[in-house]
Amino acid sequence: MERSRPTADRNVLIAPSVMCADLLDLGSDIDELVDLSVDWLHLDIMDAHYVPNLTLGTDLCRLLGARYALPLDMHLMVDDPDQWGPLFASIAGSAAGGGYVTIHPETTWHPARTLAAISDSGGKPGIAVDPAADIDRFRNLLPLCDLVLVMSVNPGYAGQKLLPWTLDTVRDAARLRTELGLDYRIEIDGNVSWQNIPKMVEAGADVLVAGTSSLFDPALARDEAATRMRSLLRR
Ligand code: S6P
Ligand code: MG
Repeated sequence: MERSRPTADRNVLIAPSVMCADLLDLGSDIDELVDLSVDWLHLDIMDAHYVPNLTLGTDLCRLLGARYALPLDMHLMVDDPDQWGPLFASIAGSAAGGGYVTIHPETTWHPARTLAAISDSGGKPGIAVDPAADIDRFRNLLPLCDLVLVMSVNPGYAGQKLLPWTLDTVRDAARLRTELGLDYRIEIDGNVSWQNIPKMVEAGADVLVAGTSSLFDPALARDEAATRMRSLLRR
């Protein structure tokens, strides 16, 4: 197994949150983001049970996977990941750029089984760590993961404020990666803002979910926002 590399040696990837894009003109909005060289497409799948919101689904993921060569970063906020995980994983398996399927492990009795099913169905498995959770509790799952998504806000909505202790969860995820000799990416999701990006990267995040706080900042054009984001990452 490849030894873990510290975040300073990794490119920090940008994953625009599609639920924050212009849904009435989605194709052109994503075309523009692809031209701006974003890395992944972050897709929030919410079922109105696990979280009080209802968002994107299978058809959109399939269409995006057929049209774009970027990895689909599918974040499942659903209360039945055993039903939905393998289905979204099969979409990842047939997408041009492949994809990640991330579950909230507390939503299933046997998350190790769910992660294995995702892998068997063609997706790269990930776990999301809720702001209320201690990542050490999921230590045994980490070797099964290609991605650890740290929620820096409560799951459910865009436009919320950072819960500051979640930066410690990012640090813990980086520490465990080194301790266990693993190579998963560490993604941070929620209020990834101009002010917060440096702290998040410093803590060890190497994938940033870009929503209303950065790439989709209503005060900026997309290209200006992307330039500003990259300039923060170069520091
Ligand atoms: C929230 C969801 C996120 C948001 C994103 C919004 O439950 O998982 O992916 O879409 O975090 O970003 P922002 O900058 O509006 O907080
Ligand atoms: Mg998300």
